[in-house]
Amino acid sequence: MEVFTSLSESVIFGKEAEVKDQIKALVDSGANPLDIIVSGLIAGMSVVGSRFKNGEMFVPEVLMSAKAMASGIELLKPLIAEEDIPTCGTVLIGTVKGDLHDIGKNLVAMMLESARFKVINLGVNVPAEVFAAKIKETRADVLGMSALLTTTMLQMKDTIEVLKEEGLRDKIKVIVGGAPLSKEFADEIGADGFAPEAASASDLCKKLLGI
Ligand code: B1M
Repeated sequence: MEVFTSLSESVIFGKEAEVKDQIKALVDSGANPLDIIVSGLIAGMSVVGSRFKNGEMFVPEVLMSAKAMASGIELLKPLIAEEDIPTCGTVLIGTVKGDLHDIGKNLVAMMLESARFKVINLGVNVPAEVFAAKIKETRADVLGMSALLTTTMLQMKDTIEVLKEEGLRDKIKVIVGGAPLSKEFADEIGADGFAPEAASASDLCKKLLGI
C-alpha cells in the first residue's frame, strides 16, 4: 500500500529515526498497527532479504535495517495483542558448544523475526543437552544451529544424536548454517536443511514447515 512505501524505504536504508517518526505519524493518522508491521516494516525487510541474498546489500547495512525494524516493532508492540501478531512458528537458534561466533547467527535470527517467526535465541556455546532441554520446554518447530569453526561443526552431529536418544528428533526440523558448512555436511549429519546465508534461512524454515 502506498501509504506505507516511505516507511518500507526507511527500513531498507536503515534509517531508525525516520522509521520511528513515520510510525508515530501513521499511528496518529489511525493506521492499523498490524498493517504498519506487515505492509511497512516486513515489506521493507523482505526487500533487504532479497538484496542481501543477491549481494546488493552487505552485513553492516542489513544490521542497520534490522535495528531500524526492531525499533519500529518495539513502538508498535504495546498497541497489539500478542495473539494478533501472525507467526509462522517458533525457531530455537544457537551457536554450538565451543563456538563463540554469533554475528551471522544473530543476523539469521533477525531475518527469521522479520519473516514473522518467533525466535528464541539461546546465544553462543550451547551444549547439545541445553538444545534438547529447550526443545522440550518450548516445543519449538525448528532448531537452528550455527557453527563458524571446523572444530565445532561436529557438535551439530552430536546434538542430533542427543535429540534421537531423547526421542525428540521426529518432533522438530533441524537446520544448520555457518561459513564452513555445506549441504553435503548437513545431509551427512542428518539435518533437515542447510542455509548458506541469513535470507535463505527463513525460506528454508517455511519450506520445511510447509508454509
Ligand atoms: Co573467528 N574465526 N575465531 N572470531 N572469525 C573465523 C570463523 C575464521 C574463518 C578466521 C580465519 O582464520 N580466517 C577462523 C576459523 C577457521 C576454521 O575453523 N577453519 C576463526 C578462528 C580460528 C577463531 C579463533 C579460534 C581465533 C583464536 O582465538 N585463535 C577464535 C575462536 C573463538 C571461539 O569461537 N571459541 C575466534 C574468535 C573470533 C572473535 C571472537 C574475535 C570474532 C567473533 C565475534 C562474534 O561473533 N561475536 C571472530 C570473527 C568476527 C571472525 C570472522 C572474521 C568473521 C565471522 C563473521 O562474523 N562473519 C571469521 C572470518 C570470516 O568468516 N571471514 C572468523 C560475518 C557473518 C555475517 O557471516 O558468520 O558466516 P557468517 O554467517 C553467515 C552465514 O554463514 C550464514 O548466515 C550468515 C549471514 O549470511 N549462517 C547461517 C550462519 N549461521 C547460520 C545458521 C543458519 C543458517 C545460516 O541456520 C541456523
